[in-house]
Amino acid sequence: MRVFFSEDHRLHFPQAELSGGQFVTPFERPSRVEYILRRLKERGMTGITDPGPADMGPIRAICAPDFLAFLETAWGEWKAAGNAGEIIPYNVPVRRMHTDRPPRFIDGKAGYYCLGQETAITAGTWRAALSSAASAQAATRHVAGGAGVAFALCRPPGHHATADMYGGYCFLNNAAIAAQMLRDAGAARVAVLDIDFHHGNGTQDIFYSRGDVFYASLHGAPEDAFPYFLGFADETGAGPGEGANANYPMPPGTGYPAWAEALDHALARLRGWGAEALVISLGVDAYKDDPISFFRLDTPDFADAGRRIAGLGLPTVFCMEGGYAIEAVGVNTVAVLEGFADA
Ligand code: 7XA
Ligand code: ZN
Repeated sequence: MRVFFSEDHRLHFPQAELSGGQFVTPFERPSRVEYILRRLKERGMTGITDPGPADMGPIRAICAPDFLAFLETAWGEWKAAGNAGEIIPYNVPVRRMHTDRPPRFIDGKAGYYCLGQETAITAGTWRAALSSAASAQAATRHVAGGAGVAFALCRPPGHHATADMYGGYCFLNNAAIAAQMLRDAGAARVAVLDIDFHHGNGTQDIFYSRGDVFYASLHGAPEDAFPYFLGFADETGAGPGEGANANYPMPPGTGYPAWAEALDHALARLRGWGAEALVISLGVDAYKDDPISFFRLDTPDFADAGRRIAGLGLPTVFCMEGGYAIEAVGVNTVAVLEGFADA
């Protein structure tokens, strides 16, 4: 299986994440990728390819122009305003405030485009986010060209990013960009299956009213888990997208039997719907020892999940999302890929 990966992910390495009322070293850090690369090499998956520069066309197809302009210019404006640290907004638009009037001043602008204040923007964030999207694009081109499967080792991740908001460690929604590219390459119906522990609110939001992209997600119930305000089972799509959204929220302590039952149900939905191509939002934070999650999956479960996903028999693009039990991230990620490849 070809792997697409850019070293430019290193340009995004915030020093601070607001967690537990303190600034801590972010859970989403560059070393996660080192563990994945090491495991890929250990297992003989050495076809690791630099994706080259991002194509702005497919990014513009998903993201709002003002949001892209914000991501590109935020750091310069922040520094010009005299700020010494990283961009962490203070104020965000909430109930009964204007959500359609982006402020001029960078403090307000950062809050306007932010959905999660754990996520800092740094000098290199924009370039890293572009490189991550570039990996998703290259993997998608490879699959659309007939390869059958590819792994985009994306960092930073993407599934929380909407068309016009960043947060949850995400800036550009790589899985959504890949799904749209598969549509543009000729697949009439594309499915995004999100097995990250967290609900991919961004991906759901982007495709919620569309009947050509089905979003299905297995995740920690929003009553208990980030992103808290989306991901409920009664969110089934809207308008032409009605019936093309399926959420499987699960409670703390969920183990593999219940998780796999939800996976099988989701896979049956996608098969019945007639998906012609598949994007997997591949997070491995459903792992039992993940420091910010509460499911109980173990390494062999990830391999089994990969096997079950392969049963769909679809051209498949894997896009890396979360997973923070650093030393197990590589083993678990590669377990999914090997399970898929072996099936
Ligand atoms: O899939 N998404 C993630 O792994 C990021 C979750 C961010 C949680 C922040 C909680 N304070
Ligand atoms: Zn996650």
